[in-house]
Amino acid sequence: MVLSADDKTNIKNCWGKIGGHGGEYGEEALQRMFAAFPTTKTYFSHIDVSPGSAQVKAHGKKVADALAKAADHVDDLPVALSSLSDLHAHKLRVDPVNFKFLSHCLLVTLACHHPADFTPAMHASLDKFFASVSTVLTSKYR
Ligand code: HNI
Repeated sequence: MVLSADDKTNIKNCWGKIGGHGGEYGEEALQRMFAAFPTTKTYFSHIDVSPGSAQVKAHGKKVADALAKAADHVDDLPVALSSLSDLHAHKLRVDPVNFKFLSHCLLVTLACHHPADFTPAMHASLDKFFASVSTVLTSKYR
């Protein structure tokens, strides 16, 4: 996946708009994932994933912080996400298909909160960005 200069500008602009709402959006994306793709809940059997759960809220903040870091390091994702890649591949062994589900839910969440900014070009850039992050997080499976 090659991110163009325009993609990188769009990603930077998007994270500028997200501002301090990252945790809230991360939580919403996770809750959407659990509701729309219930099999994803199997990876979180050790936490409470019911709507409004404080544990999902806390996890949403972690995911959002990781994505903010990735948005800051679009040219160097494998290095920036190296330890997270180890975690998801070696320890958690999340089936790669689930990354498409979460990416979709992240896109929907951003579209809902920033409809005016969510142009077709922004949609495409964000989709490419989440696909790039997912590629890195699933790159150490074998
Ligand atoms: Ni993911 C832990 C980021 C996709 C299941 N995940 C994390 C952590 C971050 C993170 C950050 C916390 C690490 C730590 O505490 O050191 N995960 C991301 C990102 C994506 C992603 C940026 C993709 C955009 N994770 C997924 C997917 C699943 C998933 C698709 C499964 C459906 N992640 C987990 C699980 C944990 C986890 C399970 C451990 C949770 C815990 O606290 O025990």
